[in-house]
Amino acid sequence: MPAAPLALVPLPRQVERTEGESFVLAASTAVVTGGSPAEIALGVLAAEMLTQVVGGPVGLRHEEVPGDLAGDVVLRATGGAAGQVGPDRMPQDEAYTLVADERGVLVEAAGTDGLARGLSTLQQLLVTGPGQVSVPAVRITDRPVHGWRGLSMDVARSFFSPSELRRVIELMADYKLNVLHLHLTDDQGWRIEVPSRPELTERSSQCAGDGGRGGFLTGEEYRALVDFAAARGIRVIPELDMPGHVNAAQHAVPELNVDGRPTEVYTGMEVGFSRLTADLPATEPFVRDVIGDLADLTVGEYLHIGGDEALRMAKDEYVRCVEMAARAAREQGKKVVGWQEIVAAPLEPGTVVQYWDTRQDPAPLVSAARQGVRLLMSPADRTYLDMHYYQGFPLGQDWAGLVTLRDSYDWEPTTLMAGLPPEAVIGVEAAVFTEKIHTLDQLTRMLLPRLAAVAEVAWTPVEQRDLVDFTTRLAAHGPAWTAAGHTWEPVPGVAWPAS
Ligand code: TNX
Repeated sequence: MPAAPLALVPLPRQVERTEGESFVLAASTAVVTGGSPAEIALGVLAAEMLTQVVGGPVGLRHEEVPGDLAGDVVLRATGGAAGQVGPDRMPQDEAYTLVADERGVLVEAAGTDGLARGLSTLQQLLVTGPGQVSVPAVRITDRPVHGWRGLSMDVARSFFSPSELRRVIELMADYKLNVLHLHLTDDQGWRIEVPSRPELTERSSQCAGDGGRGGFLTGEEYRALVDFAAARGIRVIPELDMPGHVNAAQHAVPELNVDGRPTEVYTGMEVGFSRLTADLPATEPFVRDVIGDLADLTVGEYLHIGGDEALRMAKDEYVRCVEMAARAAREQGKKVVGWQEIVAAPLEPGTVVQYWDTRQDPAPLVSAARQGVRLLMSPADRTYLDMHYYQGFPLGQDWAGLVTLRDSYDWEPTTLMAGLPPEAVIGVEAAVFTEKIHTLDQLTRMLLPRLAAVAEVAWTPVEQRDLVDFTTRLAAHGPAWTAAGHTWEPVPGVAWPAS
């Protein structure tokens, strides 16, 4: 009998259907991990996931060195990358192998990040049949192309709560994404508690863009979110957007304004009107305070300092502001990420520049990359998942055009710009801005299915990617999203099973 096709997204490097029989999960099946806290934490996630699918309790055991298969799901860390989380890890840190046959399932990786990726694969391999759950006999060897596979989430135009953000993190983990970039501040609201400047959230957190929700994350909520993500091999990178997109700060901190008076709350959709003023005495202390406090909250090596669309600023003042923010971040031991406009400033090698505006000539980015900055690829016409799927779509916007499933799938980050050294590409990030996306249902409807497409672009070598093959594998994910309670968009071109 021909084996049923596997619906794995992103497509692994090597998938071999082996001779053995499927593994049928039994009442005695347990998850077995090594004894470190990180391995046990991942084991708990694995056991919870399997419990859900099986509909009965799946236990958890830990052993010094998880041994041979005896009807269990074994997660074995072989050492070398334990506890490694973050975009600077190498793709081999997330490499894993997964072997399944009638004796059980063995997932092996250097550390828990790779095991987490293997666990996402295992979840997609589970076959729920009449009265039983099984895993087909396979041998999978897998690793990502890019070490940074992100989602940028705007919580400033419309706030999303910690429990909603946890749902987003779970979805990211399903598709092996590893960076959640939180756009925490903008003209419409300030969403993160800053101990040195409590007025920011006191005065500017309850407002939002039209139709959006206000709110903010306390430091404690933020740290808990970072931990929740880390347990799934996902790093949170916070963004404080400046020197443009700062109306919420100017509303809360009057000294940031030339006339010393607070600006009005802003709920519209215009961009580029607000700005810091480099020479005001309050500006540099503000920048240092907010970046210092964010650095304290940040376990990862990167801080995003924004830098986009400061449209009412002369270039030299813009450059001074970017340098001010970059210096403040570096003094806290952080590496800098910024939107593509920051290439106007002299940048340290290793700075990450996020490409987004496909309307601009990319030549300055290419020359910055030749001088040592690294590019994070978020071309709006491919990866901005707040763009409409089709004309007249009720959610999101269309300034970068329509973004169909094919658009978000059919591109290659390393050859997007002529003359770009491929090794300058640090990775790929999808983005979702929330001027016209206000609830979790609306959000997931924009993400699904396109987030899966961007995830495969970031994970799978271009030679292995094929749109028809992708849509065939993707079809089975629709019912899984429905079962998980996610709203999604049944775009044309995919044979979604009737449900
Ligand atoms: C451009 S992305 C922006 C955002 C908007 C977004 C809407 C970027 C660096 N700037 O301010 O929210 O378009 O798609």
